[in-house]
Amino acid sequence: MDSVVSDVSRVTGLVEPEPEEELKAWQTDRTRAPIATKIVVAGGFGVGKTTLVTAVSEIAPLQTEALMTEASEETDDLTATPGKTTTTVAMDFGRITLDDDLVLYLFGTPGQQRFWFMWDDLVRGAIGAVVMADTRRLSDCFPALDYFESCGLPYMVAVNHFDGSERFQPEDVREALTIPPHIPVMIMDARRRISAIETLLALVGHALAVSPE
Ligand SMILES: Nc1nc2c(ncn2[C@@H]2O[C@H](COP(=O)(O)OP(=O)(O)OP(=O)(O)O)[C@@H](O)[C@H]2O)c(=O)[nH]1
Ligand SMILES: [Mg+2]
Repeated sequence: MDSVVSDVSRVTGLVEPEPEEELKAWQTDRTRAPIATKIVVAGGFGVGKTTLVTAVSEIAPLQTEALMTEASEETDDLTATPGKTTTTVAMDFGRITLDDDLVLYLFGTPGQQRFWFMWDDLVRGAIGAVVMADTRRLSDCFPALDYFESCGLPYMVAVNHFDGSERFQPEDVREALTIPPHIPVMIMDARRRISAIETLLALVGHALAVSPE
């Protein structure tokens, strides 16, 4: 109730509003309104989608993690990520501002097959997708690759390198997954902000290059 009263007095001008945070130059420059774009982060179960969105987001990321129980032991293979205790059941959401006037809204998909029906909604309006891959279980990213190939959304492959797994060159992964030459393939670390930002920049560049004017 208190908050309603204070909101009303703010609208009617009875109480001085709190001093606002000082605006940055790019926020007041009306000739350079930020461009907002949507990017999807997809890939197989436990490949590091939530980790990537969390590493780069400048706002507290929205997460829909649910604890995994013994009931999913048969379907969710945790051999590659034994420390994983939760899984995304709807989506991850984060935001990052690049170069002052490009705002990326990141939508992480759920990895488990039983939640794939949500992908059609998640990709609507996106300019492109990052398909994350783990070289220890490359085939897990095939459904995501097929999905973006068939819907025509520009995508790239981000190989999330896990500690202790064998290192591969991007060209090796490209060959293994039969990725066409014009599609970027990068080796990255989803836990490192800089590495994740480089990946997103590569996707934006690729999406701009392949999308009609
Ligand atoms: N060593 C290492 N661990 C990672 C890396 N990325 C993610 N992890 C760990 O791997 C596990 C899986 O990460 P998540 O980000 O939850 O994976 P996800 O793709 O969102 O999983 P789902 O939503 O369940 O499909 C977590 O325990 C992370 O801490 C990485 O680059 N290196
Ligand atoms: Mg997740």
